[in-house]
Amino acid sequence: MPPRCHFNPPRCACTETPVRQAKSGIETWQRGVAMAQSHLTMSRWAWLYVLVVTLCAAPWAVAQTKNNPTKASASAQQRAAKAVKSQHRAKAAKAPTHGDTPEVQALSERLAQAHQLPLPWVRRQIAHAARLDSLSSLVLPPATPSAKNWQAYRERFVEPRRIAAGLAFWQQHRLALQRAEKKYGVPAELVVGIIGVETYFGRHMGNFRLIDALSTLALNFPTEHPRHAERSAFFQAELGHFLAQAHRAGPSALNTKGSYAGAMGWPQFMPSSVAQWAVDFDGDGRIDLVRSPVDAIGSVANYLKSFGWVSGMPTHYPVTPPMDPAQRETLLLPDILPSFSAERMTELGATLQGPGLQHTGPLALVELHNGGQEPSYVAGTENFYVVTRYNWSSYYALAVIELAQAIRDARP
Ligand SMILES: [Ca+2]
Repeated sequence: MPPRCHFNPPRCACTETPVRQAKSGIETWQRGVAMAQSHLTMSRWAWLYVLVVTLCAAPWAVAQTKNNPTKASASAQQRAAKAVKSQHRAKAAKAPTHGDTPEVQALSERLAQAHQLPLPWVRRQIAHAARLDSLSSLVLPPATPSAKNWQAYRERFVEPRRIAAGLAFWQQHRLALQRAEKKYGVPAELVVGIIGVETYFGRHMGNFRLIDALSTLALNFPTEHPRHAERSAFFQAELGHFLAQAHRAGPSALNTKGSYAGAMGWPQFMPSSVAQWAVDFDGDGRIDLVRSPVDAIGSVANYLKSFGWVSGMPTHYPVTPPMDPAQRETLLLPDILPSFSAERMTELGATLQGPGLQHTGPLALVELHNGGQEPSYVAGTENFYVVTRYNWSSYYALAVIELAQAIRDARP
């Protein structure tokens, strides 16, 4: 998948919900006591009434949350989702459109020509799309980047609720997953792992109208970004693919929602990825990554196969890095690109064991930082590298692989 910001974890607020709920119970009690105190001038009976009711109600409110976290969490999530939707509706209603400017005209001409689309239609769609000025802050690199932390990153994905959701997804779509594994040679668990990390099995597919997000990033990508020209060109090309797909699919496709960066559906494909690698895997005659998890399963497997997935090859092996800083530097130089045979890696001071020593293809010493703690290392194979083509990050790839493994291990 083309490079893009990875933003799924912050969208998932479910781990915070029970804490907020419990806190609200305590606050209810505190508010009640404060209310009782402020009414000292009331009659003695009225004061006692307020105090008794408050003391009875507070533990009940907390117990409700502790004993029924799922229900409380779902309810809170629904409220949060409604708030986000309402916020987006309000923003969309107020957001200015791009208008029929010379820039819009020039871009429309290029995209219409590239995709053989009617120019007036393209021009109208872009001119009427909302300009989402809030996206600038989302695509700019943070002013003070936080230290990478593999263990913290991993905990966001490899956790009991996501594993349970993965089991349910696997059970529901086991036939499609089997069929994809047979056709593309990509293990079912890896497809499950990717869809689990990308969208929590369809729960978080994004709430931005893609036409608004893509046209904004195509026309108004922040000039202060260090790779402004490259990123603008990238989003202009993605907008072209999206318009071509929407023109073929019909007017309702223009309302398709996705991430602020233009990724859509269960597998969060960018429009150019949809054009190249998405498949109609449920056989209904059209590709629909938003409504068809089966199309998503086939498309993810096809994507990984297209990037060179080798059936039966492990993704990585345990490795101990060299003690010598110069040797370690040599091994880390090609980053995640597999460049060393097991023999060469051993010559350079790394320690592999068992199957890792027997591996016949090239390996990469993959370093994952853990904040202030010692980094973690794995010896990544060419299949590990293939997973990083979905999202260009070794942290992402290992989270997908470990979530996949955890779900497979939890299967009955
Ligand atoms: Ca389909």
